Amino acid sequence: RARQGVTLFFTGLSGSGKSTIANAVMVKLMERGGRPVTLLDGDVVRKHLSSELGFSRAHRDLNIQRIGFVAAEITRNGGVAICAPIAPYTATRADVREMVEAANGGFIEIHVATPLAECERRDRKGLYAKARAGQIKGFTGIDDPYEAPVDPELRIDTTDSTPEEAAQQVLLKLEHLGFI
Ligand code: GGZ
Repeated sequence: RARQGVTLFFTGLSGSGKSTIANAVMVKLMERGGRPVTLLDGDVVRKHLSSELGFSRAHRDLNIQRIGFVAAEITRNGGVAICAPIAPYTATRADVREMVEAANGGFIEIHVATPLAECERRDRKGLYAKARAGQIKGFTGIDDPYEAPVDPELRIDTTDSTPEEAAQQVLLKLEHLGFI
């Protein structure tokens, strides 16, 4: 598998730590050299690839399908694609897994399982407060669903671990699976 491409697909609530861990993983992989690494972060994708989309189920699904398509192409060419959207729906995540595996690459689903209470306590962007106040409607975890992965390759709770430790766990998993 050392030459096969791979997609690291982070999923979890807003503020769970997906972007932070994804960034740390990207830096570590780039330091090691080898495959080209592409980060498809939620914010960046929303800005450049899905700027017309909102947060209905249909729009979230379309957003995730687009991320999946790009990740599959990167993976097909032997690269590492790191994706970090909320991706709240099990069926849509399964579609992405299929697309990536059809591209003859590895798919590693990482559930960043920081509990809602902790994400809300941190509330780094003040979005949970707004959602509770009804200023944002359909916010994941508050009044919109998050279907937790049942059988992810890796599950990380950031309540008592640093982003550095979490990133290390991801690299270990990649090593164990033979991708690095
Ligand atoms: C969830 C929302 C919403 C609603 C705006 N629900 O912490 P953030 O700000 O940076 O991460 C959230 C981001 C989610 O976009 P994704 O593309 O990852 O979502 S999905 O996978 O479901 O397509 C949050 C912000 O957008 N945000 N409104 N209603 N998050």
